[in-house]
Amino acid sequence: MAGEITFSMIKPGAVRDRNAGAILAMIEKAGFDIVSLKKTALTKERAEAFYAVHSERPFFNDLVSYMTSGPIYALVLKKENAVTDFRTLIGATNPADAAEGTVRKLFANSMEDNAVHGSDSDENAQIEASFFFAEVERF
Ligand code: IDP
Ligand code: MG
Repeated sequence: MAGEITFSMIKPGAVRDRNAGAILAMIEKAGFDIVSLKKTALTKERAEAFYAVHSERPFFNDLVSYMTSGPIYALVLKKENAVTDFRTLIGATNPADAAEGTVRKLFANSMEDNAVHGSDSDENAQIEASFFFAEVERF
């Protein structure tokens, strides 16, 4: 059903800061079901592919090296209006602009090291979920 799932990553900085558990608790309290979850890591090639849409941006190389700097948690989340509601839960890309009580306001260290990823459309949610999980890993 359209709008039901989104894809998220808990980024290397948040894992390193030991905030993954607190972020997972916020996600559950906000009403998302965790459909799929794994701790993994991105290679340079896979990080470049995941963020290919940003390949011409000045921050691209730094972003790839940040995203490969340690393990991440990959998540598929289910809820009505999952994409929009998750973007609201995490807050603005730049934590300086993120609303009080959002994941990025609470746990981001900088614009790059901003704790979490969230899909920006239903179409990208499906593409990104498939980047990390097989159909049989979605419950
Ligand atoms: P989003 O994660 O809120 O969707 P995007 O614009 O899609 O933001 O950017 C992807 C990621 O690239 C951001 O989450 C952040 O980690 C990083 N990023 C975006 N803009 C900048 C920047 O201007 N400087 C450094 N890193 C950035
Ligand atoms: Mg984005």
